[in-house]
Amino acid sequence: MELAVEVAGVKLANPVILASGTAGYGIELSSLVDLSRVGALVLKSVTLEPRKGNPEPRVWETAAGMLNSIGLENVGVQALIADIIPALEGLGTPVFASIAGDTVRSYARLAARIQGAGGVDALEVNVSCPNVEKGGIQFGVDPGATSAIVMSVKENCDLPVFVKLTAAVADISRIAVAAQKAGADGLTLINTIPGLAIDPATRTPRLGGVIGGLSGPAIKPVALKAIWECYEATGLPIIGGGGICDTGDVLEFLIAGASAVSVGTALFRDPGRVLDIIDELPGAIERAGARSAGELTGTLTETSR
Ligand code: RRO
Repeated sequence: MELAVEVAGVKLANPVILASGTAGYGIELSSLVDLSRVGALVLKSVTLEPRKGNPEPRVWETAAGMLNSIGLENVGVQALIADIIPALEGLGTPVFASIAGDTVRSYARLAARIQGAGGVDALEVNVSCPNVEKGGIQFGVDPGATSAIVMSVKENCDLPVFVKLTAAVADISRIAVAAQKAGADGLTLINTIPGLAIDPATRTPRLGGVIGGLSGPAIKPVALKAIWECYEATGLPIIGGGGICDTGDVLEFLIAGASAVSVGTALFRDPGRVLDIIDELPGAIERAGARSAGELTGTLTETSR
């Protein structure tokens, strides 16, 4: 059984990746998960300067998912380059750095800094964070802004560029096509979906940042639809995620059009789950009648529509 896949030139030993934000900078999880066994590690998004993030509480469990309002807390690109990336060298697992800016220029500068430092296999360009006042999802709902950011990143780095999009738009394929025309090498789908939880006793929001991003099984159908639409519209390699908990979910994401998948919220319940999924994947692919993970990508059969 062939589990290895290649996404935009990045070779992965298996298609199961740790989603940005849910594995910190990798080091935090390393005592719980053998990081050398996952397909790749996507680091928490970084900005040009360190950020403290949003007021607490920052997470709230919902029916079949959770809301987060971290607010892009991160160590900043300098610490990423000086401390984090060197510590991950030798792991043998591909590392994706994720960048988030509040201007087109800040994305370009982040890309150039990371490219210059080395030690990273690909860039994820986050244009879909729901928890910041400036930038984030405001860029990702706008094809023009997405295009300008991708172009500036591509001009400043040679790494494969994956653009992380939001599904909180009427037609995600429009944004995906804009990213593709601007030079994106791949897509990461989907970021969390903006939501609100309320304490009826106090009539106050459950999160300090008021609004949060919904993740987990609650958003899986939304993610599958987004992946399918973007795969059909662009044919770009897609890292798909949103509520993946087991191998059945992985198969659905591959069939919808993903070349690799990311596990995120499931890690909070059981960090070891991701390795179980990797172990169980060969049997699941075989039972689906395929000989490799790649063979399943984009094989959705429409019986009637
Ligand atoms: O830090 C966050 O609050 C955050 C980010 Br940058 C993101 O892209 N998605 C999310 O759900 N939370």
